Amino acid sequence: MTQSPECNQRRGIKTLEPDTVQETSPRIILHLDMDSFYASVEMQERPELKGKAVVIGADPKQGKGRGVVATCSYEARAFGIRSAMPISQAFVLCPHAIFLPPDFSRYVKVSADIMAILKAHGFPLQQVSIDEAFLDVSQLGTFAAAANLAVRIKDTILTRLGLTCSIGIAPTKVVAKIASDIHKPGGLTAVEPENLFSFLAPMPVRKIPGIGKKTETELFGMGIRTIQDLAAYDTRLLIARFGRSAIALQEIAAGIDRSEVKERDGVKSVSRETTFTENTGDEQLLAATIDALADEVCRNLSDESLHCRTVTVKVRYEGFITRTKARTLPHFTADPATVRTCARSLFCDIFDGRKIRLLGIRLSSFDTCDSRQMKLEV
Ligand code: DCP
Ligand code: MG
Repeated sequence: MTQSPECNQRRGIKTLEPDTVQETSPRIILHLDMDSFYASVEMQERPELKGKAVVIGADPKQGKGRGVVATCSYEARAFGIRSAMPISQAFVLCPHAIFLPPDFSRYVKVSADIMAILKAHGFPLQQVSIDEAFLDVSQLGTFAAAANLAVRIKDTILTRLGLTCSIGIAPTKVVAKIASDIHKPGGLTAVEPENLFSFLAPMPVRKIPGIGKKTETELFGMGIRTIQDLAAYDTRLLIARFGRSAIALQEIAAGIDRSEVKERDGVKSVSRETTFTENTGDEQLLAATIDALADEVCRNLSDESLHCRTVTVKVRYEGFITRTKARTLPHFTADPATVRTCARSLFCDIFDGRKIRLLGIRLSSFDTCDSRQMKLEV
């Protein structure tokens, strides 16, 4: 005899209503990242650059230039050149490379074309930086179908835009991202659920997005070198060293990552301002306030997985006269020290000695990130 759920509940028997049945099929997440993006866009537009060592970034000025490498072609990487390296060092490594300044507006347009190609497939899309995005393709049902889609996407991007990309497919965002990176350029790597741990286990901890040089060194000091080492480590000792974020980190090492592919609503700026209880001209207090505001907006930035290029400082003097000054940095950043330095310098430019009622900082011109975010290190 079938019992009604109410009746079973009274008897302490749990029944599963059809609409409460747990979905157990694994998610299928696709992560796409363009290969040597800025350099590839330049090479596509100027075919004479193809096959050459091309470096995008600051002017090397025959080795005396300041600033850094934004990116470089894979031919230039063969000389040891990397993103974020001082341009003077890149010049020493490969003086005959072709050094070009970045053309951001061009890259932003190409990025929009890439995202439109991805969006056309109708799956939830999360753009995470100028050249990378996640798609949740779980509805396709199988990894084979997802791999077919990946091949089609790669073909479309190559045919329409003349650019190559690398794609990772996995049951989680983190693993899809790691997978897209391991066979660059032009890679396509699928990690099915049953291979998740064997895929992650032997990798160096640095492969986990969010683990930078500093955290890596500390983990090495604790004898943790591989993702398997991290997964097996005593959780209490990890928390004692890194705080609560160690729990999420260890979950990732164990292949657990519940984060979803979220479509963004397009944050345009983040800002913080503070009004003094009494108008002040105390330079020490003003400098400390700038630092605190900078740290706060950077925290907001990292919460949103964003990098910014433009810092704006707002000063309201007594009498409500307001002045603002903005500076666009040569590269994207989420680094509090960089924002503090820039904000202090902007403040010096507009501070005229009068008493101040309000101070504010706004960050804008975003490039989303996530891999480069050093969550444990901020
Ligand atoms: N970028 C930058 N400064 C950095 C890193 C990156 O300005 N420190 C810019 C230039 C890159 C673009 O962002 O072309 C995308 O960053 P990626 O990390 O995806 O690097 P690439 O696409 O250049 O190379 P890869 O093939 O390794 O993805
Ligand atoms: Mg890339």
